Amino acid sequence: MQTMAPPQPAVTRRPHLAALGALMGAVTAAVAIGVAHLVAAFVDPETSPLITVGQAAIDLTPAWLKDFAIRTFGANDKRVLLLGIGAVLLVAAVVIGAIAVRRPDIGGIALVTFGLVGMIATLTRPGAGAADVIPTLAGIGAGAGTFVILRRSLLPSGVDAGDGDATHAVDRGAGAIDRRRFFWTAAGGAAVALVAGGAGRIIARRTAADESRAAVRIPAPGSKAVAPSGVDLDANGLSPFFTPNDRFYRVDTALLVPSVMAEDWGLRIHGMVDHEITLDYGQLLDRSLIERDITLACVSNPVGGSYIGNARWIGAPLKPLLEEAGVHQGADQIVTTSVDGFTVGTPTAVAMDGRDAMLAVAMNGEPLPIAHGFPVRMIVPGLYGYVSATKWISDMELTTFAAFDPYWIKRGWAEQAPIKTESRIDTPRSFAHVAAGTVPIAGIAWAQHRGIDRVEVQIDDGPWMQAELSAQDTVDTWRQWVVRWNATSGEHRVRVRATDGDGAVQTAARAEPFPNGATGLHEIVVRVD
Ligand SMILES: Nc1nc2c(c(=O)[nH]1)N[C@H]1C(S)=C(S)[C@@H](COP(=O)(O)O)O[C@H]1N2
Ligand SMILES: [Mo]
Repeated sequence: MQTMAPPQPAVTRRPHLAALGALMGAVTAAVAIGVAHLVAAFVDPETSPLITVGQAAIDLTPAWLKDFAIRTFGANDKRVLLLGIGAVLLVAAVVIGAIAVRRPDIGGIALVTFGLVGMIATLTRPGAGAADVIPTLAGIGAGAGTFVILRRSLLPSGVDAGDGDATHAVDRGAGAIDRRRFFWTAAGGAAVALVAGGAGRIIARRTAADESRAAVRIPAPGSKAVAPSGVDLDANGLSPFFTPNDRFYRVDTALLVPSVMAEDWGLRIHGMVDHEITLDYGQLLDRSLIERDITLACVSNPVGGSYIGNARWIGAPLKPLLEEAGVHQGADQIVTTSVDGFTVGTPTAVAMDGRDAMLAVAMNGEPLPIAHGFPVRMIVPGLYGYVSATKWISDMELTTFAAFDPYWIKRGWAEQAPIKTESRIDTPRSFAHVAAGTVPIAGIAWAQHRGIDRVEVQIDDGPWMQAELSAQDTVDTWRQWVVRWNATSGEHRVRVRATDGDGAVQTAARAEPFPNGATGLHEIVVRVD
């Protein structure tokens, strides 16, 4: 008589158990993050641990890495950072889950550790209060619950979770693990994470600042900007003279755009002054406002890069405010702070030398967009943004350069950062194929507060050809230029250089953006067929 092989026990062997544990870890982390995000949407979107940890990562990022991130990922740098944090968290959760399936104590310790990291990152944000850790605590609680439920669903049938021997039973793989039950439980957890996280995002997006901005009415400026006709050559592929708000570059350290209501806005001017001044939004709008066209540029803009834009701003001029405050002799630095703790240091002498430094409230005919600093930001023509253009401004202190290093200065960027003379070819695009004959080469040139006097273009090693310039609006704006090139077939190198209002020719010497702005000539290659 033939002996029947004993039925294979449906035992999940050790390696499989580790794999199930890895899945358990990933789902646990996802639920923790998702729930924290959802709770944060109600407390304050900026208290989500994903955001506060990301924000801490940004603030701890060395200058070279920030520079690299901006150059490599451009406007997506923050998305890349969040994805990176998510990836690190996922790997950690998978590894810890694989271990914690047998060692729940390790799982517990990991949850508490992540919770502490989240709470420290949250509590060290400027203006943080004890209640801000609620989302992190909720996330950890949800994660712990998920972990317990998932792990229980891994227990072989017949073994009670309350059983002191449960861990041991899982370890031995005694009895059958109902993998189907486990997978369904895990899928349920993943669904909770997705729904909670998604709902959190949607709720957080509708901010109070949007409604406040919609209700704002900017008074007509007492002094209007008037651009001469011919500031815009309107050529195909050329940057328009005014950069539309939705296409204006954005650079800041804020992972979540600060949400400030105009009704709540206030500015205190203090420090080395005779009289402290405090202003609310209504008082700022009641001052005599100016309207000016000013080109803003980022020090991180590489040669040929896109971190520059031109807009028509309305704001209250800074100089009379500082005169009312009575700036002390020797107060050579104006330190401005935004609601999220970012700091900027502007030379007092520059802000008061008669240029149109202002507290801006409008950009291209609308209240400042939220991402560009609503309700109030600073604008100082001629200086890179990191030393002049504080968005979501909330404090202004007159002090000295010796006494305080602002955000980017602490990270090695230059204290003094006037905008360098630069030029860019917008069209044709590099490596474009064009037909032989007349080809317009066009772009922009800028040297804010000195103005642009001349732009020249060179093809291969040929002579420098003078470009036609658009009408100059003011010395604080960029100028467009165009050259009609008689293109002959073959591959050609095209370069551009500008001369500023002081007669200084743009340097060809290459320099990186760090520490005070890139230099070098923008050069493209075109193929003429
Ligand atoms: N609050 C705050 N303001 C800020 C920054 C920032 O990180 N936070 N970045 C500055 C930098 S580096 C630049 S180039 C300009 C960019 O302004 P934009 O985003 O409106 O183009 O804002 C400046 N103001
Ligand atoms: Mo910048």
